[in-house]
Amino acid sequence: MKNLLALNWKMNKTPSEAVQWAKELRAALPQTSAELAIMAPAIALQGLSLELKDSPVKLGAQDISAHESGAYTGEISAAMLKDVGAMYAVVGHSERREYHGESSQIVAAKAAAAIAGGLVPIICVGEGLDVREKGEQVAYTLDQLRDSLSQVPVLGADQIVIAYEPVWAIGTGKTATAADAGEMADAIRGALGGLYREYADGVRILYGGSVKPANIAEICAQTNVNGALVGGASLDVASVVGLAAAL
Ligand code: G2H
Repeated sequence: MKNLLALNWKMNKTPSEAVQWAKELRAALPQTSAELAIMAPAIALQGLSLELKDSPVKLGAQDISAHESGAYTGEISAAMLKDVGAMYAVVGHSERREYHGESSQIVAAKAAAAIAGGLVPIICVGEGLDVREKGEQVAYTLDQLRDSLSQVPVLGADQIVIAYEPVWAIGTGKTATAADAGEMADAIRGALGGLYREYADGVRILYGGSVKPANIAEICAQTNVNGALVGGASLDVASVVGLAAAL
């Protein structure tokens, strides 16, 4: 299965900075076996889509509304994101869960809305430091996974992507070891098997949390890790070139 290198820009880059960045990336992009996708601020997607229209680089949003349309001020629907060229939508990132009060039930509704609208949700799960210190990370993360998938009717392996992001490793410079990432990815694969038997082996499982050019190859070499969701190291073209070249 092809690795997915998903760049999560978070709340960085104006639309014009994003287009300039994409121009620079096009000029520098190395051969890579991975699929590359930019999770950009929604307002930058249209410009990126025009700039990248003949390139293999895909686009995604960092969040999505659980609703189809209507009186939901400030929300952005799957249809709107698809119309500006998005293929993916991150849902349930720990920053959304923590700062915007998103429960796994909300995440499940958002993932279902993404699929209904023809997008692929990248569903994020992962434990905090307190849970890891108690050694309860596998049970916690799998509970979160099952709850976040509770409204998601998967009809094919390529309809969802799972991202394991231990909260203690996000933006902190602390990376889970490749073995930690691999162990959790194995557990997630097992849980997917219980939910979607015939598709589980084909679902891509990403690792996220302080991934950089120097550690991505070892992390993605783990049996059930099929790519990375990268934040800080996704902002700079040279760093993205290094990430892509390492896969
Ligand atoms: C985790 C990750 C991207 P960073 O949030 O989703 O960010 O690579 O900066 O830890």
